[in-house]
Amino acid sequence: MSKLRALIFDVDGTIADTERDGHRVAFNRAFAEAGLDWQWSIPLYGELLEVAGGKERIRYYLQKYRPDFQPPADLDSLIASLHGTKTKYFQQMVAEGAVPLRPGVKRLLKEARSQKMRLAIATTAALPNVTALLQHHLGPDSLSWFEIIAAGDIVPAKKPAPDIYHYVLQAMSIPASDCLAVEDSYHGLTAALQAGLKTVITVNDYTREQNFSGARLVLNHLGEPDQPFTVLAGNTGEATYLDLTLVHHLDQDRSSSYI
Ligand code: XBP
Ligand code: MG
Repeated sequence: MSKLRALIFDVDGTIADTERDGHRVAFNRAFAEAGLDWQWSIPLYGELLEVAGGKERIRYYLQKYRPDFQPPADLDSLIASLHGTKTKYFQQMVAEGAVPLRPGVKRLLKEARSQKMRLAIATTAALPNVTALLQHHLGPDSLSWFEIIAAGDIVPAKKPAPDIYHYVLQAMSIPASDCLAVEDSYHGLTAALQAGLKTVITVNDYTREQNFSGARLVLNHLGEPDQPFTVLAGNTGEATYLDLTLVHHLDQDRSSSYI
């Protein structure tokens, strides 16, 4: 009998494909508004995803790609201000419907709720971005679907550090062995595995080629009854989309589903 009792979701790249056409565009708008000539192209942004967290990403960009930039005395304030503007633009894009949910996300969340599976979020992104995304797609009361939404600076060390997952597990008073994490990236997987979590990966264009060894499953997306997933690694039996039956199966099938 599977003892899985909770699903813990990442947000960026997992619940929604936020990075390329969401966060990246919002960063560029914030830079332009501040009169800066910084432009994050699609390939450059893929390199910048090496560092999680919006504020950390801006700092990394300056260090690695703009060594010529003369930082002001208070660089922290500049970064915080740019990030605040970027958050405003990202929320605007969500409100305009520019950041859709990924296939299967709403279905799986609803099924989990109907079966009293506990839900949580563990993300590096800023909380306002997460709440905007959830409320836009799942309704105003959807924040209450999650026992805890752990986001942004709530822990000092962001993914790939496992801290955000440790925080969630502690807040829920649940052992890692009773939970499944859903992630999209190597950094996310590393964080989840270090916290002892079984993990399903749904890849996106930025993460498709990453190393996902240690994941229970690697899929192109969670799938829908009329939109089957492609299995990139792992064992899904006859299933064509990830539902709670498959989730419990993954928990029980300890030997064969590791990759
Ligand atoms: C998400 C991130 C975030 C977003 C932007 O990582 O790395 O930095 O790109 O977030 P994960 P901000 O999916 O592993 O949680 O809201 O900080 O700008
Ligand atoms: Mg992610």
